[in-house]
Amino acid sequence: MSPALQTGLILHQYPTSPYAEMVRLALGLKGLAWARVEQSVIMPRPFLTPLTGGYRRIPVLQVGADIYCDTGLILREIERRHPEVPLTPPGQEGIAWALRSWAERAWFGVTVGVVFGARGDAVPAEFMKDREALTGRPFDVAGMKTAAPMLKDQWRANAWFVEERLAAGGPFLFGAQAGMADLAAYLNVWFLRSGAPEAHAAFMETLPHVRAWAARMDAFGHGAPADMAPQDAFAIAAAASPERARPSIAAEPQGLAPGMRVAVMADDYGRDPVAGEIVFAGPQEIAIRREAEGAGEVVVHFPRAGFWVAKVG
Ligand SMILES: N[C@@H](CCC(=O)N[C@@H](CS)C(=O)NCC(=O)O)C(=O)O
Repeated sequence: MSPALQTGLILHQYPTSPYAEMVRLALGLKGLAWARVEQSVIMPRPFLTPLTGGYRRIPVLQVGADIYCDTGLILREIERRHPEVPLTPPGQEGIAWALRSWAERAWFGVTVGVVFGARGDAVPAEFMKDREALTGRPFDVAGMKTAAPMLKDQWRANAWFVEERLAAGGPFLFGAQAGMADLAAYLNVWFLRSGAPEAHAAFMETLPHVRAWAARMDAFGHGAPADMAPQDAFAIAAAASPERARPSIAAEPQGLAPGMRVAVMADDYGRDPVAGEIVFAGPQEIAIRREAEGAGEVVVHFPRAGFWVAKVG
């Protein structure tokens, strides 16, 4: 059996996805083998959407018939299965995840504006249409171009937090060992470099510690990926059974409990609800069971931070 099949980690992604890059680098940091499924940059994704039940963002992690949505949970699950080389070494627990939230929401929103402000005119019409469906808002290239100078100020301010920290003591944000906070902050540098190389080069002139740290982050690489076709990943889900349920943690604020029917959706964009029956629920994860057309029973897992869970019928 190939090393990728031994770990069972199947990552649905595409090369230009910065969120996927965060996971690829985490796999590199941990030195793991994994199956790399290339998905389309825009919808449809006929062999993935039936597995997620409608969640449309990238990346998605699959292990057999268990489907993990959002990097906030994907990274946690990789950590749970492969704790060696931890993503939250001692001193980073908890707080590194909070920093991830800043880096992938507040700072990343700025990065997106700078990137599309720089290259908006070159963006294909079908990509814009797809992302309008994702966000529910117009893909406003003119607006992003107008805002770009102000957004660049914002980008520098956010990067400066990292610069100050690294100047005071590196080589990583929490000292000797890289972790979750580094991966999430780096997502912004990586996306700027690939999407707006001129702006990136200008910023790096004034951010020497960020520049050196970015080179250290790149050096982690992607572990050992092996390509897998979307159809083959789908067939693996169809042949597998979901993992045994973990215990739920009591004192759910909404009184959620195994067996209840719920719909789960992101609270920001790509808010397509996924319906199913709760398998287990806790402070950082909810898992719901559903029937995937053509693949039988699957369990779809979501993080709790950044996701709404509504009781249905
Ligand atoms: N909070 C999500 C954000 C993921 C996200 O926005 N991914 C982008 C690609 S980098 C996306 O899904 N874009 C729309 C698409 O690919 O369909 C996460 O952490 O996974």
